[in-house]
Amino acid sequence: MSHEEIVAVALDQLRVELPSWGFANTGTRFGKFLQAGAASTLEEKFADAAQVHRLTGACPTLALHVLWDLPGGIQDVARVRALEGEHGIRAGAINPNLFQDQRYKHGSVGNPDPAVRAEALAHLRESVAIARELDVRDISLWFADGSNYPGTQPIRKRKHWFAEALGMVHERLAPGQRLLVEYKPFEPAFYHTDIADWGMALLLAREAGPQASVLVDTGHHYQGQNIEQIVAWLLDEGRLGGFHFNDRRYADDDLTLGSIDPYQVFRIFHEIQQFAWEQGQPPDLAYMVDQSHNLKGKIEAMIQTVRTAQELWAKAALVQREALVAHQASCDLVAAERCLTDAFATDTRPMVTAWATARGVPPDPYRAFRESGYLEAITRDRGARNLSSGASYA
Ligand code: PSV
Ligand code: MN
Repeated sequence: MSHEEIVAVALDQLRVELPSWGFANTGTRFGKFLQAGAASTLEEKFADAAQVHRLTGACPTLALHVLWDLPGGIQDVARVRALEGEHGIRAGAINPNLFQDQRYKHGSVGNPDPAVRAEALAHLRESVAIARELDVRDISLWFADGSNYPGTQPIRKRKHWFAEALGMVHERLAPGQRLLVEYKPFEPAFYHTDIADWGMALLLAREAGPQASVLVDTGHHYQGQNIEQIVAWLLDEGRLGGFHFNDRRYADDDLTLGSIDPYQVFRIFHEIQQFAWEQGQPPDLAYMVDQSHNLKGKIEAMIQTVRTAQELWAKAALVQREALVAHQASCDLVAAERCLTDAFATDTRPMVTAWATARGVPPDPYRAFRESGYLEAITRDRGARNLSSGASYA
């Protein structure tokens, strides 16, 4: 097969899920720089995500955060269904929210108070029910649970409370549904976080049951951590569920994917594609974005993220796999490494453009977006509404 054909096959397999919260006004701990065209309602989030799908051809689903998007819980399912029909994209992973309510100050399912743990469990179970009603496969769990000072929380007891809760949530899964367990080393907790790394997430997923696996948020690692090794190990264990894509320089910075270290993303994609090649089929992974931009235009940043993912995914598809295996076996280090660097150095942008054109997607999504007038329209429509609610824009 030609490079173009290899890339086309690979791109047909890459679906990237957008986060509803990525279209809303969010900020840093120190403040928010508001965008007049930011989405406030679920309708607006669906509309914006549909634009990104139209321009990239790769984003047919929108991850939802229960508290932010379905404040009425299961009552809001009909509204989501209607929006799916209207905008031609489906609801994606359902994200329970166990970190914003005042009662979660000392944790949710890891809280020493059994009444708070019970409330957290009820929310998790409702999230599974919402996912089931929406025919959504994945329930994506991230917990802010942890503590700020040594000795202030019983680390082992909290581990047991986590295991118990996840097991009880797992019991509610329909066949085919999955629990994704996300980890993060710190923030908002600064001394201990209950699920701080992939090993802890893996142990909890295993204990919860066969339909639980680990979610790797690329921003949730310490400096210099070898994320592709984590990915390779989780693939080998059959417990990699998916990703939250973003990039980082210092901590959980939520920068656009590949903006700081595109080779890191390429190496992750390579491990996945090498695994797929050895197995004869791609692993079933959820590729999701977890970014909410404060400075870049929100829709444009999503287009950039998806396009970057496509370009890097295409590069990873060009690794000479048989040659690589042979070079690894004979410990021909430079030749083996060059299988990666040659693929990484290949300019895949024209191939992605050719794929897009063949699939009826605009060849230049950035230009198509700017020429569409969509941003001006939402800035006009939503800006008036947002301004009347007291917001001001730079
Ligand atoms: C936490 O930092 C996190 O990565 C989780 O995935 C949350 O659901 C998301 O960010 C909220 O923005
Ligand atoms: Mn995340």
